[in-house]
Amino acid sequence: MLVLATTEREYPWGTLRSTNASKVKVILEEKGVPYTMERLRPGDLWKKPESILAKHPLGKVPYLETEEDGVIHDSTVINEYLDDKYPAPPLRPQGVSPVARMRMLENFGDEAFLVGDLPKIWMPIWSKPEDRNESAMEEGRQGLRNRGLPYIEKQIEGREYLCDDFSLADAPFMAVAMVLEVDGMDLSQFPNTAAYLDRLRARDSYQSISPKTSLDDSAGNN
Ligand SMILES: N[C@@H](CCC(=O)N[C@@H](CS)C(=O)NCC(=O)O)C(=O)O
Repeated sequence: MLVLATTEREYPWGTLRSTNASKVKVILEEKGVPYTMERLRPGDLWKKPESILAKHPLGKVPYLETEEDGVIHDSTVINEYLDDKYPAPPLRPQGVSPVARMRMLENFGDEAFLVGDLPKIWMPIWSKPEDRNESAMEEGRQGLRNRGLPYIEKQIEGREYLCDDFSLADAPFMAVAMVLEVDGMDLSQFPNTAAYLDRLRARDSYQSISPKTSLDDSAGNN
């Protein structure tokens, strides 16, 4: 059985999850592969105990423990591994150029959103509302308006998903959909992207990372 190491936490305002691990959780769900979750304490990502460093040399999540191939780390690498190992349904387009486009968009999702501006919104949400730095959160939203959102708005125009069919390129945007659902950021300037994020939220796999899904009801509990 695959084991996905992540941080997921129940808070009065919803279930909060690691964005990078959420990318992997939705792909496990899309593939229908059985897995269980190992929920680490969020504080351990900063303390970096030996037990975690032994699995991931940077002490980050996610990492995936497999029976056949040992530990695989980094969400992008894990998702490509899952698509190689469990080919149905395929989550990469056919052909060298479409795969390059998929990887560019996936990487853009990681760099502009998950590493770039989204943590400025997401990290404060792990604290109580009164302890949040609202101006830092607004800086994150403004960063998204300036860089990530205009590019995705163009890329998604006329398409249902970034590579037409749902693919690995959409995985980081599942996490974006999750964070912006909690934050409630106004996306009226970016109507194509707003509709795209709603389409992602309507997929069955989104239930596994939805802030409305309690930890008790979360996939990967068995
Ligand atoms: N490139 C890595 C990034 C992983 C990452 O930064 N994960 C965050 C949680 S969402 C983390 O572990 N942060 C702690 C740290 O940066 O040391 C991936 O895609 O898996």
